[in-house]
Amino acid sequence: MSPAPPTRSPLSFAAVDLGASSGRVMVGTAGPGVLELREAHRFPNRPVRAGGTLYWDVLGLYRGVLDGLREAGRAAPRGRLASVGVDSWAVDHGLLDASGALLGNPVHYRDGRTAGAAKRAAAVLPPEELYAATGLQYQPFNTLHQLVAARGTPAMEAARRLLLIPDLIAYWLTGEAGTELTNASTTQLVDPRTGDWARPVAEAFGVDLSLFPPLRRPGDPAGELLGEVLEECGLDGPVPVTAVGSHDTASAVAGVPAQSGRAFAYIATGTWSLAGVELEAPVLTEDSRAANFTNELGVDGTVRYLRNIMGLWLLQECLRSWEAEGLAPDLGALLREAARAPALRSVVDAGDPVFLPPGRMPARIAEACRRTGQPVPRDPAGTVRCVLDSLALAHRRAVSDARRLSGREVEVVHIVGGGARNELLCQLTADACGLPVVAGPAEAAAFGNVLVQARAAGAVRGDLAALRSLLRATQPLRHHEPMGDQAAWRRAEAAVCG
Ligand code: LFR
Repeated sequence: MSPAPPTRSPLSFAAVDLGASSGRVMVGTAGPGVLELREAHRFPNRPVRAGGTLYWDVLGLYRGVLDGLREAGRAAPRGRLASVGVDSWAVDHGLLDASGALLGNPVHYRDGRTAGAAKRAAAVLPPEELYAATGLQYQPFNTLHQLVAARGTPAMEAARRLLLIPDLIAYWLTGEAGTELTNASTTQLVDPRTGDWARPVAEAFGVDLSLFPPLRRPGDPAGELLGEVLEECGLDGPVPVTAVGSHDTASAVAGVPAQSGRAFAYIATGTWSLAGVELEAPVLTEDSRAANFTNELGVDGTVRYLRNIMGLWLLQECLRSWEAEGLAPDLGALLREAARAPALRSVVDAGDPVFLPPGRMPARIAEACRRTGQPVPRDPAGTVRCVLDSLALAHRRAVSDARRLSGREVEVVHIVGGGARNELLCQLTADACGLPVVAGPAEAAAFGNVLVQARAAGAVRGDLAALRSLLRATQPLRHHEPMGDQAAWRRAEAAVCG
């Protein structure tokens, strides 16, 4: 799509950004030299286990989106939203019947239904061939594995359409269906070299690609808010919806405030840490597969070459367990205590799928320490320190593997997303990587979402580098220089990797 002609004054955009633990609607105002972001509405995202299955409460989320759009309209200058963009976590989806009605709640990627699906998938296509064709990391929850697990279920039999979560929200907002490419690239059904469906893979697995509506790319028009939505949200139409990097990680990487000419790695931190580099072409080698690096598609034809690390999920789940035990932990106090606790006393493998499901996290961390012959953390602060040291160590491994496998230099590491607020995590990451860290913005996904909309509407211009320099010029960032002993991190790495 060619961008709209440039506008004279800044415009306001609503960015819907749904994360695994909360959703938000942000209002971004953008124009030449101007970029501001305000939170209009934040709401919890609480998955529900029912009948043995873990579901997303997708109508609850949509309720939050509608409330948020109403607030966004109130917060925008003159009440005008120039457009709306939607991003969320990846891989999950809703199935629609022939009338367009939702066939049940979308299943959470942490649900156990995919146990054994990878094995069944490997019997259809050897993992080496699947990686060579799709460049996607192994994760039990990849959409392909979910489809293998769901084969033959009544819902699958009745399904006439499959919409990834942000596409489902956009469909309810506009009545128009599309499949946004950055998120489609997490299904394991897209060829990252062509940015089109990997048809031979779909054929091998018997996946009917006509379930997916046509592909669209970040910046493409995605319809207009329906009359019922305008009325519900108290907005004046028309309000267009614009496709953005609808995978939250694609928007977060677009929202990395990288400096032109300075080679960078990024870590998008939140429930997950997604750590890697941005490339022009995928890396589909056997070494890359063995290192479980993924080639997801980014904004403007880029490749997000990265590894999934368990991320702040480890900490969130510890807090939930302690709360359930009636401990009422204060995160600020715990982090201060953790900063004083001895460094690298025990570390766990923050990439280990044993940490994927919810529940009993402090106990699972203790078990992992015991199994590897390390001291078991004695108290919550010790556990928090173990989690943060382990995350920093996993960040170090991912950045150095990304360098080695892609042949890219890395001079600086950008930490964006919620974890950018965690000073201890950012400093430990600088120490572990032996590289300077630039921390912020925490709302990188919403910024990436807004910038793509703003460019499509003609409010800002230029390539990704230009969008990033606008971010750099307008947003506060924190700098962390590496300190301490690299040898200690090397020893810890050897202890975790064996
Ligand atoms: C982060 C994220 C990751 C994806 C995981 C599951 O929010 O989108 O990129 O691997 O969630 O969808």
